[in-house]
Amino acid sequence: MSNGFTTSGPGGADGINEIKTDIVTLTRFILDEQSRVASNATGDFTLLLNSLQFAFKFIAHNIRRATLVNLIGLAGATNSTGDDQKKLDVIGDDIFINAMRASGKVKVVVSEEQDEIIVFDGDGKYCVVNDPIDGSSNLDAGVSVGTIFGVYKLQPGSTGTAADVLRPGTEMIAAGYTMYGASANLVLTTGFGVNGFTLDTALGEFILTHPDMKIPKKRAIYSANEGNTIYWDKPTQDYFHKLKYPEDGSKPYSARYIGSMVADVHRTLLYGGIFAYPADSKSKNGKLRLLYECFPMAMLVEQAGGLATTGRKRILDIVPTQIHARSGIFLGSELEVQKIIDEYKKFDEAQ
Ligand code: AHM
Ligand code: MG
Repeated sequence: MSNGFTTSGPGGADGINEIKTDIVTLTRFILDEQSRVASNATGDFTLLLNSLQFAFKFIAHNIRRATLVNLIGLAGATNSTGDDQKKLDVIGDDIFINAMRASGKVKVVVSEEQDEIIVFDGDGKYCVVNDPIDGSSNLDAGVSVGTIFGVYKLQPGSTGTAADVLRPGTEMIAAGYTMYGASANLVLTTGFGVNGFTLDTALGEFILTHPDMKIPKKRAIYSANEGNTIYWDKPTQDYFHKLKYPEDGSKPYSARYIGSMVADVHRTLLYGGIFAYPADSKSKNGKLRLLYECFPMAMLVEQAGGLATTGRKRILDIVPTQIHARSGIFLGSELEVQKIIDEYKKFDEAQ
């Protein structure tokens, strides 16, 4: 599978003339960005993002060499939500937590792999929520996985509690993911659009390769685990039925589902379409976690011009009631996501 990102290099016999000598590294980019995110810029946010990129490089390095050093296999523990933890989940989690602690800028960390919030000593001003290796069930098959993260500012006067992160996604000041595939692709928003970076392993730097990413307004692609159809409610079932049996006789949608949220969202950002993990109609709960899966992806997609909804509510407006809370989600191209919103509206008005 192509990841959609490639690094540019010399081409042709005369390649030397085509080498870019003035490239925008992530470090250079975030130094510029710092002043936009915090008007009283102290450099703290830049240092935080530097620690994040170190964690991504370190995790990418471990994933690359995983097969070589026989890391693939169960670590013998279960995580907070009862799934088997793979060795790489454990390593990814350790790398991430250590990098956040070492930054000196973080007060609170929430990880998918930890039951409780982690509060660091010191006067860090930021809270970082993350899923260190999302889609890890795919690791053995060599499918792309990724780290998803979101950043909140610590509440004024707080010493670091769950209340600092039990806030709507609209209050996140930054979010993104790094997808580990053929290369490592970091997609980042600090609330001023979305930018994509590719790790140049020789330079050891993330290079800005996809400035100001915009999601196409529409595309006839859907991405969902259709094996769950019987668990979906009627508006969701009706919606997917119409994509496959268009009422106007047009060509049906294409299905593309990797089963690794980062890879599915990455494709959706680049090509357009809709990604969905709908809620279970009985429990009314989804699989994906609000804080470190739904919110960061919703922020990215909105910043790229798309939409993210439960069908009835904007994802970023939800207030999580606990750190591992879950939600159903539909996200992607504006005109595709609007169709599921309309389906729910029609259904609710008929009740
Ligand atoms: P994980 O956090 O345990 O890796 O689970 C999240 C993953 C997502 O990456 C993906 O979208 C989803 O689970 C796939 O679930 P399913 O196998 O039910 O289709
Ligand atoms: Mg996950």
